[in-house]
Amino acid sequence: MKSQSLSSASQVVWTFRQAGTDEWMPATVPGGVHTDLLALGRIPDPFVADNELKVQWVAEADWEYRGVFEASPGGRMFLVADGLDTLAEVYLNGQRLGETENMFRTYRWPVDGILRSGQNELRILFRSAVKYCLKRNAEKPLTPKTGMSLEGSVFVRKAPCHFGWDWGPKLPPIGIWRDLRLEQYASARLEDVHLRQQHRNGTVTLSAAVRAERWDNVHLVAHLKVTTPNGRRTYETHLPLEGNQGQLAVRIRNPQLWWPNGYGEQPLYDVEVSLEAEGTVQDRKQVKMGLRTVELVREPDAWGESFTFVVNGVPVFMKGSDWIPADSFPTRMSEAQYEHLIRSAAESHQNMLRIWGGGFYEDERFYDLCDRYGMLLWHDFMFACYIYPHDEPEFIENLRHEVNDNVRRLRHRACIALWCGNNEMEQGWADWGWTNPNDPLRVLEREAYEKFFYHTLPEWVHELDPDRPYWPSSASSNVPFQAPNSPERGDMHYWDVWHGRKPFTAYRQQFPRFMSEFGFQSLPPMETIATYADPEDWNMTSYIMEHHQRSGNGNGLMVAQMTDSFRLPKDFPSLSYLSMVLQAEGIRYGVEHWRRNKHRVSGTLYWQLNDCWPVASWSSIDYYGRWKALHYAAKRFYAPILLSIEDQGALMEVHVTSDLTEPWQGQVRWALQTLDGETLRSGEVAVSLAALQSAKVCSLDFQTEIEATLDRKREVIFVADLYQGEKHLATSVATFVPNKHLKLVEPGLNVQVSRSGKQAIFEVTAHSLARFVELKLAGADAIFSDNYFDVLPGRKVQVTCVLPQGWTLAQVKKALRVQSLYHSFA
Ligand code: BMA
Repeated sequence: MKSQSLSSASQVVWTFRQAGTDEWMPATVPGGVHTDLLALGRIPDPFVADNELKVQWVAEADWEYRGVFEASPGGRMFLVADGLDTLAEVYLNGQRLGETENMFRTYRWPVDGILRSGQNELRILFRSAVKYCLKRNAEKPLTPKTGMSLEGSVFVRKAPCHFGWDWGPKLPPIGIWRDLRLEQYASARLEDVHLRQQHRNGTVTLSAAVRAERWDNVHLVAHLKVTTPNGRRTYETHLPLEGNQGQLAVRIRNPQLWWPNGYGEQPLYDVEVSLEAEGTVQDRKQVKMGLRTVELVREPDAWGESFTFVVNGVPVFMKGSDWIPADSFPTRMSEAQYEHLIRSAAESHQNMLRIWGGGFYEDERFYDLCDRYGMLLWHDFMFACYIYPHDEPEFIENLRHEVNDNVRRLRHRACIALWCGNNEMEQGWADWGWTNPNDPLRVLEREAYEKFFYHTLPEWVHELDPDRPYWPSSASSNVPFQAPNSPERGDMHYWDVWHGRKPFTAYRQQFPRFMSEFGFQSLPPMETIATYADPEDWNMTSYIMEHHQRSGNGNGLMVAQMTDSFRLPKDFPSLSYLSMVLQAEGIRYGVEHWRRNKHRVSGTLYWQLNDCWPVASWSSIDYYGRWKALHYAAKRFYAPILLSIEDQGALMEVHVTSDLTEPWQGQVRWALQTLDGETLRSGEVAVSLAALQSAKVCSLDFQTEIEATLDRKREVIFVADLYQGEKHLATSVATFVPNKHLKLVEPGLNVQVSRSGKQAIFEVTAHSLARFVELKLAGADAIFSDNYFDVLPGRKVQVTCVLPQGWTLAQVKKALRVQSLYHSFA
């Protein structure tokens, strides 16, 4: 097999033009019209100010791409497109190869007799998906006119969020968005390889079911070769194929198991399947495989039915977040950007991401990173929040190819834990008023929904990937239209905090079996705001700030909730800072509660990890990869050993939660102290936890102390510290009044900066309590070992960051900016 890439990087000359015009302009493949126009200076940056509105015409127009390349045909030739976005007609040397209507599919056209020796011309005409969807929706009104998305997006198999979302712009990309290549074969090719692993008594049987496509009667032999992660040992077998199929297997004794992040290593075996005819290799497939078992255990228990992921026999509390496409224009995502996001998730002790159903089946690079970093995936199929035309046979046929292509592409991956039908459609039918017995279209679609997500899709998935659990919808109870958000069974999306304007304390009333979405927004950091808003727009309700807010009156919601906890900030940068602190506090409040109840709750995925453009949103990492306060908080609240305080007025309960698979021993030291550091009462408790246990360590009543004087509550705090031997692991601070009512004074923050090799070291002290201390280096995107932390008087908090490239210590000192809660209002 020979493969010839037709990307721009392989010297193929690509040009593009708006259909019906004469001007061919240079194009990049893979790429898209928006990014090509941007590179040429033909459109303004749609992420800046309200430029998005000025470029709407791009997706309303038709576009044409032309690539000229050399080829030397021979044997069997195919043109293979891994991703055309979306409604395309493909012509090679003037001959029409076919049409496409699904950006998630791989298309393969035989080109024998069409491909020429020497120069060839490929033309791809893209019709406007926006216009197509509008037309379809006018004929069959499935999607309402909302501010969130362009109408009719459900009629085309294209990332739903491309048409706009409550955190994303309406900028549907157009173009050749994934690899495009020529494939050349002699006599046969591997049409399908299904790699499976079976674990039994400490041995893994790794099998490969092989299906070949052949063009002559040669004798075919399939080979399977597995190499250990350190490359030292190989296991090999081969099999002459009878007909076109065969099954090979090797047995691996004492396998090195793959573990989710935090539970062990991620050894990956090299697996190669090849197909030979008379001693020459016809085709070859190489992948990396982690060996592990993963089950979703659902068993009746005291609260209903459990929902626990068990990996290699260990019940693993899932700590994670929801993943959305990381750029509105996905073709400019670099390996480094992907890695930054996955590594950041791993650094904050996350072990699961949910690929949300409003985006797309990700790039191979993404899954490679998840395999490497031990990030399990809850994988939605791409349907979200709207009614889709599941009653149409052509639509279902299109989906059959889509599911086939993507499940086959991904099923060998260690990282994938679960396939899930869709995002929030079940809730739509059950709770959002979609169901209407008087509307024949709705009746039809409701039946079609049930048929597809409870019968057709699970059958396909089971056939393609029998080793993984399937779940009909997120959120769902696994019973059609029955209580999709039930606390008794299945997963839950909890949005009363945020959309319902409930206080963070409402999280503690919720005991889901698995929380797959909950979230609270913040503004991004000022450096990011400055990329889209000029200083004159730095106001929460300015036109531009509201343009970069897609969740209704989200900016108002943030301010309203802020007034529950904090004093109104003194200026706009303080508002950005405080919104991030508010978000971090809210999500911490929920996660700590659910982790304390891990015997009942089996996971929390906060909404959302990342952004696709610079915007106010629920993300913990913004579009530019900057960690918001929430991401630092996640590093603390997802720590393997969690110290948390359940504050109930004057009563403070201290809990320690362990995700370790071995018993753990340590101590909690606690104190009631004044803001300036005077200890009023203190104590120490030994902690001894069984593996994976969460326990209440002590319960302390401070009624007498805090009512000693009228103002006492405002002057004291409760502090708990967690130690393992003399090693300090964590500090947690709880207050008896909301932060806004604390009698904070100028904390006198002092930072000593030093250097050790490539690290800058910061030692922070204060003479009175400094809450949510933020360190920043002006002009560098530093990520600190911790940030937005409390500094107690008389203590020293040490954090580090990698010295920005080429910086001296003197530059670090000069660029250092420090603020705390006090500075947000004073
Ligand atoms: C859920 C998600 C997304 C949405 C988020 C915030 O509904 O599934 O559709 O962006 O909440 O509203």
